[in-house]
Amino acid sequence: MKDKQALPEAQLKPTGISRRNFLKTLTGTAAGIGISQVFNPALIQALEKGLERHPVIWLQGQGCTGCSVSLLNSVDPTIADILLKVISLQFHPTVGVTEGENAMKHVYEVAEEYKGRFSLVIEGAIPVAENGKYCILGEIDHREITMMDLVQETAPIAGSVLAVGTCAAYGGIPAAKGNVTGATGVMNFFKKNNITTPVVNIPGCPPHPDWIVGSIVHLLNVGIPELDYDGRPTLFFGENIHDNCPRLDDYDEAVMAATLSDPLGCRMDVGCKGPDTYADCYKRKWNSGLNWCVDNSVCIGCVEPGFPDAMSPFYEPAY
Ligand code: FSX
Ligand code: SF4
Ligand code: SF4
Repeated sequence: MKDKQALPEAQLKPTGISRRNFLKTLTGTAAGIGISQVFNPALIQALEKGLERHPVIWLQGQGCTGCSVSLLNSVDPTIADILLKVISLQFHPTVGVTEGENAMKHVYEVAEEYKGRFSLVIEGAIPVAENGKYCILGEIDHREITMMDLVQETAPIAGSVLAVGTCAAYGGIPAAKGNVTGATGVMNFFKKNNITTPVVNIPGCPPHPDWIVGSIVHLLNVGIPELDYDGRPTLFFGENIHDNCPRLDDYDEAVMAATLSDPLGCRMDVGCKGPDTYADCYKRKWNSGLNWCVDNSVCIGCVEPGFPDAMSPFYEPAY
């Protein structure tokens, strides 16, 4: 955060989200709870302080909207609670009701009104080839506004930036081999444009809803979470998947699955990239704690900076 968020009186309302629900949000379902996270003193302190609504502008560049869809799957708190009680979502291309020029103008008005105090969420990569013309978000007075323009104009005056999804964090699929749009991730774009606003990367293609909600809540109440070398919160991306995989014993004993439909065995021979991947999917699980990639397929390393090229082919071993 550039400075303390001094929000208008109307926004300083408690969210109504219970302490228990908030902890569940950060730790996932009971089956996937990581004790160290539950007792993280900073999080508990944040809860005691109560939550404040906070203006958020959500931009979408080159992506598939899967990141937003993943957030819509947030079970506890529900997406309605997040939007109505945790944040004040001022602009979102998919769920916003305002359209066209009015919506574009609103982005600039909010950025100006909450200068240094709003959060900018960036979903999708930023295309920079052809002066950004591969991604035009809207227009004002017949001036086309590209994703590149809007990030350049709003990011420097934001309090913080969240790069949601691997495309926003590192370029992801749009920046893969054959990319003609000059797609790039937020950190890289900021470096080239001398933008110094703090960035939290929340990779994943798509990211787990808990990672998005947990990072937002942490950012707003405790500040920037501890980040790893690739700018990801260690709270969610601090552990290696392979080192913690329930199939690690199989790997150690060379019990290997030969096909994806094989219910037993380590999946390295059918392409699992767990050894190169840092995320808590093995304990948080997906689909409300129902399953995760390694149960039915392999980890394709979707949270890593080189994804997808560095993890391809997905179903062939990396060795
Ligand atoms: Fe990328 Fe978001 Fe992958 Fe999709 O928009 S992280 S392509 S799941 O959803 O940006
Ligand atoms: Fe490691 Fe993947 Fe095998 Fe699990 S299935 S032990 S993550 S290689
Ligand atoms: Fe991504 Fe691997 Fe987690 Fe699946 S298990 S969501 S591929 S990091």
